[in-house]
Amino acid sequence: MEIEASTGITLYGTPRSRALRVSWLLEELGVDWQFRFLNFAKGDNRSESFLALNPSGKMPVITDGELVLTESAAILQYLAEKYGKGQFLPAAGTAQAAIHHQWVSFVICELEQPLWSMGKHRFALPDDQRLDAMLPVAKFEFDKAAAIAEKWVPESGYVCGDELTIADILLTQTLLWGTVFEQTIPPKLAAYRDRVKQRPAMTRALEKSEAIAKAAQEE
Ligand SMILES: N[C@@H](CCC(=O)N[C@@H](CS)C(=O)NCC(=O)O)C(=O)O
Repeated sequence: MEIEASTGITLYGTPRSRALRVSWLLEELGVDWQFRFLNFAKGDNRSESFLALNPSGKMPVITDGELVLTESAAILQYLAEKYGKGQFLPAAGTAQAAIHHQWVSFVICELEQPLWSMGKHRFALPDDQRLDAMLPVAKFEFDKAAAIAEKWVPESGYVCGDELTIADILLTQTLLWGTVFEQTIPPKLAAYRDRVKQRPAMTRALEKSEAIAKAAQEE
């Protein structure tokens, strides 16, 4: 895979992955962005040029001019701060911002981790590192975290009030991931997921990235 220098924002990843968090926010922000599909089957994520961007070989990665950034939560924070015009993040130092920090940490550290354990032990780790015994443990941990989120999530609106924040994008994408992994999502949380995933920006993000991925695979 060749990586050319670019001036605007470029997102590297696959459409239905943690990269969706980023493409979704980019569409919410209404900024220009390009999608570079990483074809894992062809080893794009292990290519010298991609490893120069992210030595772990993981996605998502963005470039914004000279800046190269990894870690989906950090990318969302950066994009919202730089391009959000005061939206998508509660004002720093407020109680809402504190709750927002709590949600971001909770999703990344508690809710997502069991799903990632399932993914690693089903397909991502080398064969000889996978343990079937990890799967029920991960399910136990996911159910515990989902039960906490069920208590916290609001009946209407978003996790920090009436406006979408990056915590909502993280939480909703993680719940969609849990759904694809056939996990039980408690009712209030499932209603929240179904409400938030209807944002037109999320549909646009998927359509754009999937069209680019399809074209790249047909080359
Ligand atoms: N903490 C990182 C995790 C990134 C990550 O593990 N991404 C997955 C895809 S969603 C990946 O690239 N996996 C390939 C690998 O583990 O080699 C983030 O939030 O960006």
